[in-house]
Amino acid sequence: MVEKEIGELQAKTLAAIAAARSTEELEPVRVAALGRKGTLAQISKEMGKLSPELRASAGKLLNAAKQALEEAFERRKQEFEQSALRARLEAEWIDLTLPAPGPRLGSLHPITQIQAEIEDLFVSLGFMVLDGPEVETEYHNFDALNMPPDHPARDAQDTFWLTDGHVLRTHTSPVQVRGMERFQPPLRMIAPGRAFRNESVDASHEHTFYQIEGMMIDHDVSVAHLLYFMKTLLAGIFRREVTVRLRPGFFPFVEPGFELDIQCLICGGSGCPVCKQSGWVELLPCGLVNPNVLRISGLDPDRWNGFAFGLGLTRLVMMRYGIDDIRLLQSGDLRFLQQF
Ligand code: FA5
Repeated sequence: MVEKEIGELQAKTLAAIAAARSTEELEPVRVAALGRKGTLAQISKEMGKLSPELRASAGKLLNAAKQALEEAFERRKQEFEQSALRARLEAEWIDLTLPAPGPRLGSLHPITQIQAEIEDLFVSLGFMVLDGPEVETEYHNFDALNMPPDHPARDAQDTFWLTDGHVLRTHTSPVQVRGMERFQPPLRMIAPGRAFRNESVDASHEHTFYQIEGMMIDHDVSVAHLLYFMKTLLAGIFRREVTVRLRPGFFPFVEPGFELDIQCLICGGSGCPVCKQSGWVELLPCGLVNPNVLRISGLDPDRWNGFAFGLGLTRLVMMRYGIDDIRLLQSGDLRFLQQF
């Protein structure tokens, strides 16, 4: 009777082991058969009631069944572990013999590239390249450029003032003053760099943008000289015919002053957000240096005169590459930067 029971239990459990599809399914089968309160334990308990001879033979059978089942569980468990390992190896397989991808090459920012082109061009024309501080004195940013504290032209440049009275320079023009302080005329200099204004940012206005200042001081410098250098600059950068217009412009540090605009290359002049629908982009304010500016920096305006310009480098880069939103340039977005 007990022997039959053991035989049936063994067959049933082996079938359940074979049918289990995971370790999780296997565990309840094992507990039901081999657990402390499992079927084998129960049969073992009942065997106490048997006669000693029957008990001995049934005991042997029970041990053999227990061993066979334990082995079957272990085998099945290993099968599951093996196939899990195989699946993982398959999924995480790496071909170590493939060549390494190599370092990713960066490139110069488009503003840096055009700045370098303009520097090369002006160096070839006998200009030196100067640098100046971004945190400026009020004197260099305004007063020495013929903009005393009560001058309304100060309002045109929304200024970041520091608590100690310094300013984040609103233009690169203070480097004109520093150039005159440091070098004697004749003087040919350009000064590329960042300028800062408390602007409400839009497609063509940034709070931080690049300008390139230019100044030439010599004897008998005229508007004709100024225009020659401006045209050489634009031809060098655009390498094609661009339509320009010259109109009067007011800056206290030049007299006469001009705004040199170029026809918008984003829309071809028909109007877009970059040119504020006007078809023209302000790029190159310029003029002949105001005698007062020379005087403030200790030069005799009867002996020396000159021209100055303040190129909007960031806008020039937008025109050169057809970039329709200034904010892209400082976004740090690699999808944008990788195009250059
Ligand atoms: C000036 O900053 C004068 N210092 C330029 C100058 C120099 C005139 C020498 C005469 C002699 P303006 O504020 O217009 O001028 O700015 C010059 C150029 O900088 C503009 O034509 C424009 O291209 C660029 N610019 C000005 N504000 C911004 C801005 N918020 N974002 C991007 N570019 C700007």
